[in-house]
Amino acid sequence: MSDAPHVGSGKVRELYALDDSRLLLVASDRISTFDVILPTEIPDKGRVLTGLSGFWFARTEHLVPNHLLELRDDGRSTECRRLEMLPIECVVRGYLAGSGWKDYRAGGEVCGHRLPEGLVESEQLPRPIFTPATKAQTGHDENIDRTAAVELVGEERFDEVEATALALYAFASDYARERGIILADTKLEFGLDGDGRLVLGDEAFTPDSSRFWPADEYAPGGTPPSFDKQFVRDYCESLGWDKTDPGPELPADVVEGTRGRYVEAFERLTGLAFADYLADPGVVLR
Ligand code: Q0Z
Repeated sequence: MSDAPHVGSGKVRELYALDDSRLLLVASDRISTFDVILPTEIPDKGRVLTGLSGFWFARTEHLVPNHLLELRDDGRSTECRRLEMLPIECVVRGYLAGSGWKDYRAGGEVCGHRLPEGLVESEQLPRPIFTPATKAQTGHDENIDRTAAVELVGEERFDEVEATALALYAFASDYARERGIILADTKLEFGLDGDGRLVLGDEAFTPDSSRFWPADEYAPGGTPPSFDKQFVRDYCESLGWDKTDPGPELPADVVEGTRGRYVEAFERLTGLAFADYLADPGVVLR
């Protein structure tokens, strides 16, 4: 595995220090549902997410530089530039789902964006909105308005991050939509390099950082199926599990069906055979 010092854990990823200027980000095959990590892994899930992030980093360099230095041959590990991360989650929403829908229902707005009356759950917004959130150490991120975000990063940087995040979302969501996938929303993380330049970090437009919906099953007024996790959710609902840790083991057919959905998302978006990625992960960058 890695003998570099471990410097961070996400729910399904690990971060190691390679040296003063480089980190190694390793995506596991763990899967979460209803905020609980399940005991059963989805083979190659970490490789799909790492390959997709690499693909998007390579295709959005014209919009903003990113932290990617190299994809390792294991297909799940990314060498990246160490950045000074901004203390906000940069969420863009094109559709009204999750906490955006909850906030809208409670008060007609999301992060200070006043929205038209009468929108239904999962409806497309008149235009995508930038809805930053705090980075919670434990529990859920909290949506914040422009004023609160400006207090954390400054006005100039806020305006730059908002414009960049909206441009990235417009590019990726248009690209995905042409391939039958709706990117309902996405969470981006930015950092600053040693010269104070804005750099896209973390992961980008993966099913773990974005809501992926199959376009041919989308309908407003309800919760569209998740492109990747719907089999897992349906199975967990069928058990009557109370959604507290520990979660249930998954049967082989749910594992295989879910793996197939991750691989399908990869192949539709990249236009590559997943086997070609496994043989040479660098193929997503070319
Ligand atoms: C990303 C995270 C993960 C745990 C820090 N290029 C970067 N420079 C500095 N810091 C980060 C990055 Cl990506 C950074 N995270 C999120 C990822 C495990 C936490 F894989 N935290």
